Amino acid sequence: MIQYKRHLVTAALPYANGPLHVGHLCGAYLPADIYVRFQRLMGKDIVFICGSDEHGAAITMRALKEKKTPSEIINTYHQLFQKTFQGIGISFDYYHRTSDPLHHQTSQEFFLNLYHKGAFREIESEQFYDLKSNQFLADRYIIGTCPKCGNENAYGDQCENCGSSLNPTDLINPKSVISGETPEKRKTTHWYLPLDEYESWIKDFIVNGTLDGQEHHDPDQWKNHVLGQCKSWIEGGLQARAMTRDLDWGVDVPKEIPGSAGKKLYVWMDAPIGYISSTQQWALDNQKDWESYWKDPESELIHFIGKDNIVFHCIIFPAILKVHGGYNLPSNVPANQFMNLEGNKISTSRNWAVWVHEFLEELPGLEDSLRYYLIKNMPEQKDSEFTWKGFQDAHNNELVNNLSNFIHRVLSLTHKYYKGVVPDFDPDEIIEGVAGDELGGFHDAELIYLFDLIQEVNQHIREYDFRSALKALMDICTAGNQLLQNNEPWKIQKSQPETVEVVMNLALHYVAALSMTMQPFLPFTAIKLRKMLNLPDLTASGELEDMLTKIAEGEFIIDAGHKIEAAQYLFTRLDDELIQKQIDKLHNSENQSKQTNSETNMESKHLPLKETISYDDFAKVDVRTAKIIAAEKVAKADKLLKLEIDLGFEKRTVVSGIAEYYKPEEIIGRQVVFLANLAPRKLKGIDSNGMILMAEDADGRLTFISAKEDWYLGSVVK
Ligand code: B3M
Ligand code: ZN
Repeated sequence: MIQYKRHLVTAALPYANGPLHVGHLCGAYLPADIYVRFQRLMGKDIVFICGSDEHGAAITMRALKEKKTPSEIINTYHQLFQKTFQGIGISFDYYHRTSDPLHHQTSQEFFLNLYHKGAFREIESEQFYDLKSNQFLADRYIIGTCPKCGNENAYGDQCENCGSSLNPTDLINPKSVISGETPEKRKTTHWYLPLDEYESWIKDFIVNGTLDGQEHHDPDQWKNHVLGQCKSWIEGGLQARAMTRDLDWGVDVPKEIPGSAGKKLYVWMDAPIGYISSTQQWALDNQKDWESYWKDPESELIHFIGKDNIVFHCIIFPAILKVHGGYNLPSNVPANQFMNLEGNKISTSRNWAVWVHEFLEELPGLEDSLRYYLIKNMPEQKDSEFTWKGFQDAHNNELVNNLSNFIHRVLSLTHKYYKGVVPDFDPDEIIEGVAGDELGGFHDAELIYLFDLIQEVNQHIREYDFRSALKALMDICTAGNQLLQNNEPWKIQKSQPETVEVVMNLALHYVAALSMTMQPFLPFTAIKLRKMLNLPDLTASGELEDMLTKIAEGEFIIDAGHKIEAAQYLFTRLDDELIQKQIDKLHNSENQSKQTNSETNMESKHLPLKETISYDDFAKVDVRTAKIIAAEKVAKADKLLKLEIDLGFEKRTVVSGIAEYYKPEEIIGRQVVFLANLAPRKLKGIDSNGMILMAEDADGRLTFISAKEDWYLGSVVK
């Protein structure tokens, strides 16, 4: 393993366009926090950097929706983020924001540096321009009809009905989301990062862990799903990617560059540079040297992120850093997968989420219970699941029954037997039975065992395997419980007081070790426990390392004669009622959001009327009555059905994007209104010849246009 002098840890900058949910927390922030807290306790020089991501369409779309300015949006969420992160104990060294002038300056310097190196390729292309609002439209700002499935509300970058990824210019009848007008195509020039030219070194970097022919990191230590995603990108062929946009919100392309007017940096160009500007601000505020953390080859860079950000952190940002020169590239990007909630994907728009700030308000004092449950279910290798029942079980069965009860028992027995003073023992005393023949030897052996248990936790953390680390932490508890269970001090306190002394001394060692080892996972509980043990607060400056050295050298980590405080329960049971309340709230708020969504959907779906046409124009459209006579699913396409249509005088095959709303068996025999003279097209290898006309209900679901009477099939709809 490469030994580093310093470590720089970043966690993905959250978009300041909505609150944080549990999926965000266990995706990037919790794993990073555990890692950093652990390394601090090991005496490592480590800096933990984050901040709000305040540019990009995510922000401006939200502002448009809420009829607010982007500044209002980012200020609201930036503040909420700071409060939420602090409330749940994410211990950033610095939390910055990308709207800060220092960030703009640093990003522009970066851009200019790349520009002067001739790194960018200038490419002219045609993009949509909204004449009414006088601006080029970002992909998400254009909706139109999907050329693949006919969905009329497909976005410029993706159709959410059939899942196809699109270019805005693919859309039929494109409209601007801002004005409702048809945008026109205009030529525009942007600066592209020629990733295609870097393919060979990027491949070496990802696949072999080498950079400029030298060993950079061990790729075996990267997660499989991270490597997999990168490799499939590389295999698909890297393409030049625009690093600028025509926008009015973001970091300006530096003025000294000809043609920069009206151009902003692409949000994925400036956001990762936010890690650098955040480090700079931290250094300014703390009289530190930011450069050594970013540029000294003896410093390590680690990015904690969610899986949707992998390519930006493993390929694009490293490319930017490398072309700039002088910066370290990440030695690991331990990305997590996603967490689902009660059987469904977490969804902000459907309000299907556990919002962290609401949890903190409604369930105060349970911060560590949430951390515990999220770590236990961290989506490290595959997607995972949050359930409120699971949360309750983990709290009651593990935190209460195992951790809290063990600690309470040790502390209350210490009060009962020794008035709260850590007992000493005579190491040379020879006792028959359970403990072995010499108390000193027994104590030593037990401490070596404890040492190994702690090291196991540590090893898992170093390997970014936080679920196993948490399990190993709880194994320390179980082992402590076992020690009491095997020796039953309550039975032999009178008959063998010497044995009880050594057992209780050891049990207190377990508790003292836990008060330190648990800190990265359960920081609030660690504070309480240290108080109960009357041990100094952890300042996270190498205490764990010191403790390990002591144990290894056979020294006490809690001194005989030391007086502890009164025993208290660290966790108490959560009853069903409290949990049920949260479950009800989740379902209620989803229903509410369904309602408001359908209201706002209706509002936004009242698209402006199309331009007037003559009857002759209309007469060109051949719409007929028809009937579905067969229906089946299309293989490998969740949203598509293959239908046989009877037109009375002939039969047609069409592919229709309605599988989400209808099962094949329930629509056979259905009368439909059918566009018969639409040019045929191929969908998933099937020739589709015509189109069934549909209308949306209030929830945006597609429904058939139906009639009470029986139609004469094939008659013209006019
Ligand atoms: N803001 C994307 C996200 O929240 C993004 C991360 C930036 S990290 C430099 O998914
Ligand atoms: Zn589609």
